[in-house]
Amino acid sequence: MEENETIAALSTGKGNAALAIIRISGNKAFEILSKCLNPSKQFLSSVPKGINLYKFYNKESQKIIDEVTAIKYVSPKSFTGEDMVEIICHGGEIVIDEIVSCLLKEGISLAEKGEFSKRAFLNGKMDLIKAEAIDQIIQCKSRKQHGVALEVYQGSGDRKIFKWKEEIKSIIINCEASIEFPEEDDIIGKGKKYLSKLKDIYQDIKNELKNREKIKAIESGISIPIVGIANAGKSTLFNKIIGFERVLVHHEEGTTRDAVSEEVIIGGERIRVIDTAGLSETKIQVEKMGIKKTWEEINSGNGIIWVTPANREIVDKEKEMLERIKKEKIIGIISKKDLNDGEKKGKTLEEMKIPYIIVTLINNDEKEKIILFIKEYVEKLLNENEIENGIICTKRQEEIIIRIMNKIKNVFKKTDVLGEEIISHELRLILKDLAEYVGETTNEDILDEIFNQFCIGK
Ligand SMILES: Nc1nc2c(ncn2[C@@H]2O[C@H](COP(=O)(O)OP(=O)(O)OP(=O)(O)O)[C@@H](O)[C@H]2O)c(=O)[nH]1
Ligand SMILES: [Mg+2]
Repeated sequence: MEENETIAALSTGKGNAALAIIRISGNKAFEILSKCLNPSKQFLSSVPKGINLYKFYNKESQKIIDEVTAIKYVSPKSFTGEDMVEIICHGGEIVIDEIVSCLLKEGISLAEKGEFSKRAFLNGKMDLIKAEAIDQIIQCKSRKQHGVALEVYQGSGDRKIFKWKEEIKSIIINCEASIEFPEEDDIIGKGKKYLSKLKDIYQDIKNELKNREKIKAIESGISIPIVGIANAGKSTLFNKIIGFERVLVHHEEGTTRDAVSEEVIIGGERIRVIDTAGLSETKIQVEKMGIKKTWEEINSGNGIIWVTPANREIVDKEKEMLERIKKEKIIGIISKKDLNDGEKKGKTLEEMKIPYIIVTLINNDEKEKIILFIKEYVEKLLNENEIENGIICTKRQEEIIIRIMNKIKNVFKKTDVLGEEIISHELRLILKDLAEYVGETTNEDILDEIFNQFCIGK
C-alpha cells in the first residue's frame, strides 16, 4: 500500500459507549473530512489542536449522522507526523459505522492494524521500542508489565541501549587500537584488558533477562491455589472470592476432585485462583489423581491460601504440606469460626509465622475482610519477587538481547584464541543487533509483522 494514502479507523473500543474517537491521518485528511462537516470552512480555518463542534453529514443522503467535535493536528506536529484529525462522536455502533463508511466513500482507506504507529515510526516520531511500549501499555495484563512499558515509553529503554552502544563502540576503539599499535602496552593492557567493560554489559544484560523472566511468570496474572484438608471450606472460599457459585460445596469429604480455576482481579492484579481436591489419605483412585493435581498446583503456584478449620487440630497431611513449602509463600484462612473461636489454631499459625485470619465462610459477612487479606498478600508476593522494571517488554526485544548475550559469551569463551580483528568484528555485529532493537535497521517485512500485532486504530 502507498504510504501517502489517507487512512482512518476507530481508535476506541468496539461496542456501545458514550463517546468514540475516529482517527484520520494523511495529507488529504483535512480536505476530505471538511466535505462531511458543517460548517466546513470553520473546520478548514480552525487553529491546530483547537476543538470545535460540527455536524457530520452523509453527503449522499444529506442527512446528519451525528454532532461531533474534531481536533486538527497539522503535520509534523501529530502522532503520525502527518496531517491528522481526531473526531469525537457518540459511541453508538451505527454512528461509528456511518461515519467511517462516509469517509471511505470520500476516498479515505481503512487503516490496517498498527498503521498509525507504523507511520509515526517511519516519519521519525518515535523509535521501534517506544512504539512497542505504547502497544504494551494498551495490551498489558498486569501492573508490573504496565510499569515496564511505561518506563520504556518514557525513555528507559533508549537510554540503556544508547549506553550499551557507546560502551561497545569504545571497546571497539580500544580493540582496534591494539591492532594498530600492538606494542603499546598501556592501550591494550595485558590479556585483552579492554574487554573488562564488556563484562559489565554482560552482567547488565543478564539482569535484564532475569527481570524479563520474572515478569513473564506473572504476565498472565499470578496463580494461587486454595489448599487444605477435605471439608475445610476451600470450595466455599473459592466461590466467595470469584463471586459466583462455580463449584460444588458439600459436607461430604472429597467433594472437589479436580482442580478448577478462575481469574479474578484483586487490588488491580489479575489472579488465577484454583480450587483443589482436599489433601487426604484416600484409597479411591480418582481422588488420588485429584490430590496429585493439588500437589502440582502447590508446587507451581506463586502463593498458597491454606484453609484449615477452626474446630480441628492440624493433621499430618497439613504438616506435610507445611514442611514442603516455604512458609513465606503461605497465608492461612482459619474457617468455621462459628463452630470454634479458632484462637488455639491461630496461636499455632502465629508460631509458624504464617499470617492468618479467622472467619466464617458460610455467610457473606466477612467477604470484604477476606478480599482485603488476599489483596495485601498479593501485594507482598509481588514485592517479594523483587521485580525491577527492566527494559525488555516484548518477545522480539528479548530475542535480540539473548542473541547479544550469546555473542558476548562467545567472545569471552574464545578470548585467548580470537584475534583483535575477529573480536572487533563480533562487537560490530552486536552494534547491528542494537540498531535492530531500536528499529534503525529493521526491514519492511519485519516491521509489518511487528505492527500487525498492534490494535486497529493504534
Ligand atoms: N459451619 C461452617 N461450615 C462451613 C464453613 N465453611 C464451609 N463450611 C461447610 O463445610 C462443608 C465443606 O465445605 P466445602 O467448601 O465443600 O469444603 P472443601 O474444603 O472444598 O472440601 P473438599 O472439596 O471435600 O475437599 C460444607 O458443608 C460447607 O457448607 C464455615 O465457615 N462454617
Ligand atoms: Mg471442595
